[in-house]
Amino acid sequence: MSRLLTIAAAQMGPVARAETRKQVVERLLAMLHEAADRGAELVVFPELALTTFFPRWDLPDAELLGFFEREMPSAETAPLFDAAERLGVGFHLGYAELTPDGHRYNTAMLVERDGSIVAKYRKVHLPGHEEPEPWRPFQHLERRYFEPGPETFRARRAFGGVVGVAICNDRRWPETYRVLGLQGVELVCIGYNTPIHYAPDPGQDRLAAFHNNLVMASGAYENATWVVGVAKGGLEEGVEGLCDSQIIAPSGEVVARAVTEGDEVVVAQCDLDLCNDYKRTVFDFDRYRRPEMYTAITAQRGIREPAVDDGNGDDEPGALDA
Ligand code: ING
Repeated sequence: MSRLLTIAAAQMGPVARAETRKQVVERLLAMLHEAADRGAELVVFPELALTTFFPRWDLPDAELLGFFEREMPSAETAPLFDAAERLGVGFHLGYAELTPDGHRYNTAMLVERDGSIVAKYRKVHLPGHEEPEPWRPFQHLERRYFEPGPETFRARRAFGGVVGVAICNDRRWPETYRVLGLQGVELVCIGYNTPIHYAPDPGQDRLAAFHNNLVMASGAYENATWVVGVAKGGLEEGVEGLCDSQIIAPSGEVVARAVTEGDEVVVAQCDLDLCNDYKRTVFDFDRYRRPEMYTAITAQRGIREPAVDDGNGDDEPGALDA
């Protein structure tokens, strides 16, 4: 038995600060049509796909709010929604959301092939810093510009399977995939904007692509799910962003990968039933997991190290002792 879903990763090259929504939507439409021509039923666009990655600057509110969408679809994005519905293709789109009551989120929307909105997810894990830090060659002010998402990761029945959404930094945290995995997720859509230079520890720069694949392939394998990671990258306003978009099977294998630093459509036929090969064997959660052993994962946020050894070979009562 196989449940085939043809998925396109629609990677974007740089979006310039001055690029209009109309110009960006034209690029998205071109990739939507190419993906549809190649049989895609779902097209995954990146995080914050409609604008340049503006958290790299310390911006005054007047300019900052210009990067946010007050409605989705809006007049500028309606052509994308209309084309997708006409083509019978679903899509995932990341964008900066300003709600009517003034909340600001880093948001991703999942739209089914009939145009219905399946999910609207707001990024849970916000990286970077809250105050401008002039020592950095560029800022990463997501924690200043966005509020953390108020809801956990929810999988939905869509596209003939169980689908979840995460955004960028979420992909580095195993909890993201496990919360979805415990809902039986079979496909996780993840858009990202990842500067290659990581100012707090530049030694990590050379590992940007390795870490990108490591966390998504691990999340896929350990939760028996497909993962589609899609970049907006390339040299964007002077900052080099990782591309390396990829479609990853529940085995952890990369089945399709972008090879450019620009707009590029990568397509794969994904058998959602492949998830069961792992859900029913090595990752049969109900048979093998022992949540009573994992209480620390939700009981604490940061590290609590064991107390200093009292010299007689056993630690004083420490973090895990009642
Ligand atoms: N970007 C980056 C990401 O998590 C980052 C932030 C880069 C964190 C490198 C750690 C190392 O891919 C976003 N937008 O979350």
